Amino acid sequence: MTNAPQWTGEIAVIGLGYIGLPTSAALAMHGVRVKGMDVNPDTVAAVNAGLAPIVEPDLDVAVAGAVVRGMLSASTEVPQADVFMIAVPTPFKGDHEPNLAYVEAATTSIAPKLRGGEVVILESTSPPGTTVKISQWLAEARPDLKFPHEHPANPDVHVAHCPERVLPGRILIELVENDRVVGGLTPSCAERAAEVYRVFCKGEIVLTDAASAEMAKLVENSFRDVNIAFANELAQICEHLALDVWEIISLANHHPRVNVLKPGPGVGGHCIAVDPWFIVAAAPEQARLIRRARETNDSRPGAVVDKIRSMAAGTDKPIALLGLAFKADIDDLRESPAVQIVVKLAAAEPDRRLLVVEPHVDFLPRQLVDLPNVELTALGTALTEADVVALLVDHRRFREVPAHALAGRSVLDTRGVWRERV
Ligand code: SAJ
Repeated sequence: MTNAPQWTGEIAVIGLGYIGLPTSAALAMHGVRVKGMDVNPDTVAAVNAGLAPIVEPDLDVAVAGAVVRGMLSASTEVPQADVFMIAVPTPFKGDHEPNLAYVEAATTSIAPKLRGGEVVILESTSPPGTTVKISQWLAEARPDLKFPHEHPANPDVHVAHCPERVLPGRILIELVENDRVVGGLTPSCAERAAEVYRVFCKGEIVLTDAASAEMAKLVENSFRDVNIAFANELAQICEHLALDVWEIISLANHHPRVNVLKPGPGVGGHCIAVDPWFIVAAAPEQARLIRRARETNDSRPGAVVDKIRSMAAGTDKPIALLGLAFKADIDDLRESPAVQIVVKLAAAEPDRRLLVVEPHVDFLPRQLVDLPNVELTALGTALTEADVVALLVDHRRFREVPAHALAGRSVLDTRGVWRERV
C-alpha cells in the first residue's frame, strides 16, 4: 500500500463501450471527473441523459449517479484532459490479422489535444508492439513534443498499456477487485499510469513493460480458449464413444488438481474468440496448440447444426432454438456461436420454421433479420410448437424450464443444464 495522496485530474475516456463506460463510471464514483468520447452520437446522447446503452449489472445506476453529480459527461469530440484512456475495439481482419484501425484513429484524435504532461493509456486488448506504435503515431502527429520511444528519460507525454480483464456480467465488481497489469514504455510511464488505477482498484497493481503487458493479456484469454477447446474435444470424443461428457468431467474434476471447463456450442464474445489469433499472427510457426484450439472451438457451431438436423430428420415441424447471446444472462450477441448456429441451420433447412427465443433482445440481429424462416418468439410458443428443442445459451430463464415442458420433445442441451431431463 502506498501513502501517496490520491491522484487527481481529469480523464478523457475514448470509446464508451463495454469497457470504457464501466471504467468511466468507476472513476467518477471515486471522485475523478471523466469526459467520455464516442464516435456514436446515440451512445453520447444516452450517456449524457444518464442512461447506459448496454446491459450490465448496476451500470445504469452508476452512470445515472455519475452524470447527475456532474462527474461524467460525453461528447463526440475528444476533449482536453490530463489522462487519455483508449478503450476501443481491436477486432481481427478476415485473415485473422489484428485490425488496429480504431486504436490508430483514437490516437490520432488525441494528438492535437496534447500540451505536454499527459498520460496516454491503452486499455484495448492489443497485439505486442501496439503501445509503442501509439507513441510513434503521436510523435508523427506532434513533432513539437517528446515521446517515450525516442526520449525515454524525459518524455513530454507518458504512454502505457493497462489491458482490461473484466468479465461481462461482473464488470463493475471485477473493475475494482481484479489485480491490474500496467506496462509502461518506460518505468516512469508505468508508474504514472498506475497512479490512475490506484484511485479505484482494490486489487494489486503490477508494473511491467508495455510488450509484456500486451502479451500477458493475450495469454490470459488464450489460456481460457485452449482449456475450453479441451472440453469441447472431450465432448466430441465422448459423443463418438457414446459416453456422457458431463458425467465424465464431473468425475475428473473431483481430482484436486483437475478443473476441466465446460463444453458448449462454441466460444463467443469479442475477446476469447479473437485474442488468441493475435498470438498466432505474431508467431505463426510456434503457436500451434493455440491455433488448433481456435479451430476446435470454431468447429463447434457446425457440429451442433449437424446434430440438430439429424434429430429433426423425421419431422417437418419447427425447431426451437433457445438463446442467441454469447453466454448466459447477458444481451451481448457479438461473435455468438448461437447466432452462427441459427444462420447455418436456416440455410441448411430453408423450408423449416426456426423459432428463436432470446429474452434479452427485442429484435433479431442483422444476421438473422432477413432470413424468412427465422422468427423471434416467446419461450412458451417455441416449446409448444417445436418437436426438436436445442438449448444454445444457459440463460436463467431456460435453466428454470420445468421437465414437463420438454416432455415428448427431442432435446439437445449444448450447455449441460438439463441433463436429468434429457
Ligand atoms: N465458455 C465455454 N465453456 C466454459 C467457459 C466459457 O464454452 O467453460 C464460452 C462462453 O459460453 C462464451 C465464451 O466461452 O461463449 C467466452 O466466455 P467467458 O466467460 O470465458 O469469457 P468472456 O469473453 O466473457 O471474458 C473473457 C475473460 N477472460 C478470462 O476469463 C481469461 C475476461 O476476464 C476478459 O476481460 C474478457 O475475456 C476480455 O474482455 O478480454
